[in-house]
Amino acid sequence: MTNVEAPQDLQNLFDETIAADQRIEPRDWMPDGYRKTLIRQVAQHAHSEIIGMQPEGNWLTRAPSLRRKAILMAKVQDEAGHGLYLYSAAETLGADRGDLTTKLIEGKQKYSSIFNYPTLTYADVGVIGWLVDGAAICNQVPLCRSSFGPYARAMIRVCKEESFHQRQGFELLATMMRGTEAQRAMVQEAVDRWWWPALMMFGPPDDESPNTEQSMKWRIKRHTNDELRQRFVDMSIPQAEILGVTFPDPDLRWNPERGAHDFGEPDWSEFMDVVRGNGAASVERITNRKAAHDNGAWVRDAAYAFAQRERLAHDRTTGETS
Ligand code: FAQ
Repeated sequence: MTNVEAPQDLQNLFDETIAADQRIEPRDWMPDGYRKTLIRQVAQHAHSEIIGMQPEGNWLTRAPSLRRKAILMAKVQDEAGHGLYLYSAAETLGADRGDLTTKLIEGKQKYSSIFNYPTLTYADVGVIGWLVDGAAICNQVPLCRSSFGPYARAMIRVCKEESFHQRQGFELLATMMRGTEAQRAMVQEAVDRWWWPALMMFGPPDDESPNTEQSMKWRIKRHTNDELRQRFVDMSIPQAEILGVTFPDPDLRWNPERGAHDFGEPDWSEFMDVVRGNGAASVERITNRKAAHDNGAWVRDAAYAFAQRERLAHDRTTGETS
């Protein structure tokens, strides 16, 4: 049996597991940097899912039909579920969910830039499903092969549900595009507003992404930000043609030499500004999240009191003290 007590042995075992494309599990030794990077990424991801309920939640009471309302409610609830899986995955790394929530509310941890834009019309619900969930799938399918077991496994179910989200968005837009001239214009206007923010979801360009190189070595990330952005552009263009909408980018064209579409540069100063908390809806998002957290205090207190009572009852029957 291998002696894995010495730190170098532990490091070697970790390196071998990564090189063999096997999973690191919570019980395994891992370098501090690996744990820290994962907590950062998984927490940001969890926060994004929870904050991401708000833009579409804004339209729940104004959905145009019972069918649309039922679909939208199911989708928004799915996002809550994704947040919970991800907070649980972060907890397997030693993070505390309450602490992560506090960091989000205090602006010490990030969430995806995309959720700082307002949803102005019902077409935004369709465009979020099509483009935002579409971008999320593009980014998250490779994360099903991420080296950390609980994160990778959570992503499998999340991606299945995101696929339904993407389809419902596309179907909503296809329906509107078969409607009136005003509906078609509403869809195009929403696409114009969301296209560039959707491209920014993949993160800064590779040469300005401080975390990519190490995260790729650790196989937390499987592709760079630019690789995934390119994949998203290429897959979105034929879908836009089917819908009959265009993207607001004059530089978008097929490049036969690269076998991929060329496209323009997103406004990275806008991205940085949004990430710093200056997006059009940033203050509203965090204010709402804080209010929901404060309003839920009695539920947490009740759950805690119940758990304590159960523990005492268990100790009395078994004669143990915990
Ligand atoms: N927004 O060095 P990198 C969804 C930060 S879920 C804000 O490239 P990394 C489902 C980054 O954290 C959407 N900040 O970082 C849904 C880092 O800051 P830090 C969320 C961003 O981690 C749909 C700094 O910039 N998905 O949509 C963003 O290697 C519809 C430097 O960047 C995930 O979280 C951004 N867009 O790569 C829900 C997927 N991009 O921490 C509701 C998992 C970068 O050093 C409705 N995450 N930053 O201070 C990832 O794949 C990666 O974390 C990236 C960023 C690719 C997002």
